[in-house]
Amino acid sequence: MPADFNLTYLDSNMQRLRTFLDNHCDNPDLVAVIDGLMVACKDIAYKVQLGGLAGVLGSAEQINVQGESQKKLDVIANDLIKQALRIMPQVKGLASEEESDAVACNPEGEFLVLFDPLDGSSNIDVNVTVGTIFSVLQSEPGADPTYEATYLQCGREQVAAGYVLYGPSTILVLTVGKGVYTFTLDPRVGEFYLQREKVRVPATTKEFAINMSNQRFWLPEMKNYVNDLLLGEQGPLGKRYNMRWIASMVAEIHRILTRGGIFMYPYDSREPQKPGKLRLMYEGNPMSMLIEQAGGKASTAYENIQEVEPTSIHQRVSVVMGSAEEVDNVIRYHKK
Ligand code: P6P
Repeated sequence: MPADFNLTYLDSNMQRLRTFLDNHCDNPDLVAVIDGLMVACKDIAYKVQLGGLAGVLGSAEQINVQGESQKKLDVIANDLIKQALRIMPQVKGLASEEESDAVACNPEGEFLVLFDPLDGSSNIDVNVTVGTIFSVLQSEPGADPTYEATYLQCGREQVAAGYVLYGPSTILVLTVGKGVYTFTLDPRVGEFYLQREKVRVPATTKEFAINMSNQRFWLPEMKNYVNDLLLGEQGPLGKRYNMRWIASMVAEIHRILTRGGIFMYPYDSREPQKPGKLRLMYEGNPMSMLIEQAGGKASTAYENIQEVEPTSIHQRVSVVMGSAEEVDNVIRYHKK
């Protein structure tokens, strides 16, 4: 252990999340929403860390609106976030992957919070990283928070986006439109501390993430692109790539924000009526805002994800995001 490694005391000038938000974010009501949301996320982190000891693993024995079987922690995380948001006067309404309809909170509120309470939860029983993804929109004055239309704003309208990663460390990654910042939770004191400022995604990469088992169901353009990735130096892309697939978008995007890469969940013909697996409003849009704020790109392969006009809260979208030059390669293959 390096001599200066000191577990006992925090460096006194480490910046707590609330201090950062007060200095960085122009809207104190948005600060309150983010700070309050983190109360729920710290509780989720605690329950994820306890796992089996808290009896929170395994199936909840129920199916959600997505038609997916819910894990106990999906339900617990959803309930914790709902409880936190509903008591905030700044929050007018919420929409969740685990809620079939939008939930009205406080009529005087300004903000709408859309979230995936526990992304990657199929991994929770095998102790692999999961996370909470959130997107914050502003509500038109007088807009009814029980109406789906109130939430159907394109990604460009987001005023904040982020995720909390429940991994070896619990890390908040956040943007309020002025760059991407990361904060690590010190569980000893229950505080998030600023770690990285103005995160940048490298423009190029040799690492791609896609579920190869769906290859036969992709469009020809995606098949051609991935085939060329696999040709390595001998192929038209001219370099040897490596592959990762964690089956937890939040973990894949964190890797890309940390060292670059490209993450893809493209359209596939397994369920032709669905344009993709991932959800636009609380996965595609918030992750796209983070990636673009860090200098990367986020596309459906045909258009910028944050320009997709939403038609329903739970609509799905094809996702290609990460290092800008690699996303450009995918777009080029889809123009041919
Ligand atoms: P597959 C998790 O269920 C998720 O929504 C994303 O976090 C992840 O990238 C993807 O689905 C994994 O999908 O088909 O590999 O299980």
